[in-house]
Amino acid sequence: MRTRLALLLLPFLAAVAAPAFAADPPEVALAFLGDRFEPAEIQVPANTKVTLKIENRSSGAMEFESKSMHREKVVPAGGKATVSIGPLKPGRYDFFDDFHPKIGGVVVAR
Ligand SMILES: [Cu+2]
Repeated sequence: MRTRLALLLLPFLAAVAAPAFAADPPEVALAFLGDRFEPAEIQVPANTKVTLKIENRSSGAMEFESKSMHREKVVPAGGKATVSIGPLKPGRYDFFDDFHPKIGGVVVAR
C-alpha cells in the first residue's frame, strides 16, 4: 500500500522538483569565432531573463555589444563571459563585436 502510494506520487514529485534542476534563468550559449558569431541568431523566450554564456574562441579580444539591449562586455581571446539579458519584449535585438562592428547577430525574443 505504501509502495503504491509512493508510485502514484512519483510523477507529481518529479514535476515539482524539475524546475530546481533546470537553469534559472535559462542559459544560451554564444560563441565568437573571429569572423562570426555562432549561432548568429539566438531564440529566447520573451519577458524572461536569459543568461548568455559567451565564449570567445578567436585569437583576439572581442566586445559583445548591444545598444538595443544595453549591454557591453569585453571577452579576452579564449575567454568566457556571462551576460544577462532581458526580460525582453517580443522582437529582434541586434548585437555586434564592438572591436569588429561588421560582425554581429540578433537575439529574437518571442
Ligand atoms: Cu563598446
